Amino acid sequence: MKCKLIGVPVQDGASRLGCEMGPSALRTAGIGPTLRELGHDVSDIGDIRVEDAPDRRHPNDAVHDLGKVALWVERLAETAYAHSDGAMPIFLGGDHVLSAGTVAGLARRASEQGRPLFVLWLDAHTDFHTLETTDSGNLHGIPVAYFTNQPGFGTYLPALEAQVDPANVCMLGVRSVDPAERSTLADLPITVHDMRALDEQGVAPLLGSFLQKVAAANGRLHVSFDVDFLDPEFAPAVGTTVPGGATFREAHLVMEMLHDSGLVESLDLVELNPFLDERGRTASLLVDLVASLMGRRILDRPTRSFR
Ligand code: EXY
Ligand code: MN
Ligand code: MN
Ligand code: MN
Repeated sequence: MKCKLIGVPVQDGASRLGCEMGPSALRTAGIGPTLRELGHDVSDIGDIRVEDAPDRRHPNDAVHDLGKVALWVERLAETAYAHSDGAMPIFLGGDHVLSAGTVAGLARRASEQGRPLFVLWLDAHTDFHTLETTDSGNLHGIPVAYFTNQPGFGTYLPALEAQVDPANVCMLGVRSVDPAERSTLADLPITVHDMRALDEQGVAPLLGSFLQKVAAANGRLHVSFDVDFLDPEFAPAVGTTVPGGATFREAHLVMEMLHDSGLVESLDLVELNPFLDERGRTASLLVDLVASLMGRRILDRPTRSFR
């Protein structure tokens, strides 16, 4: 498969510095050669950069870096749209605000193809705040509310050319939800599998039913992988760790099932903060997981199709 590595060294959505080193850490961990060894045609288009922007104030005083984030979202929506016409874009983050732009651009591409965009959100958090509800003001906590076109963004961020239907979003690994997110989500058809659901039912049935839904709708599937989906014991290099995350094998099973489905057409790898790690352990784990997503197998075995 033709893959395009796209570096997105954004950290304006986070509270602490460090995510801007994420793209180079993933390259250093060998993401390119690992995918080439699996037979993929990999090109690396380098890093997206945005110039400094005049800051924009918001009535919610906690909100920071809004002007810069608006530029990132606009640029990434253009980039995702441009690179999703046949190749598989792999966005190397950078904090999770990048997904506000990538998913917006992918939704535009999908709607032009007459296909629905589905999003698998692998995250400890629901990232479902708006500019009005966020207490921290860290805009990596807003992407899902933005690309599902929730009210509360006004004209501060680019208007969406195409939105994602909340019913087409599935979250796995959630274990930290703020009160405002909880109440908004309660009235929406977003599927949120928290860690209790994973504990009780396991990854396979939860992910399997979502993949059947994507296949039945001839959908495009975008995977947004936040490092804090994983348990901090395995993946400490992230600024928003929450204990009790997915195990190494649960994460690999997600990736192996995704590969078998043949449905994944784009990927975000976000929130890696190499400054919080030793010897690139977390970056190497991420590359290992991407190898499972892109076809590396323990044993050759018949794959389960969802089509
Ligand atoms: N919900 C909290 C906030 O809005 O500040 C924490 C958000 C963490 C966001 C990271 C990317 O997943
Ligand atoms: Mn800042
Ligand atoms: Mn996130
Ligand atoms: Mn998170």
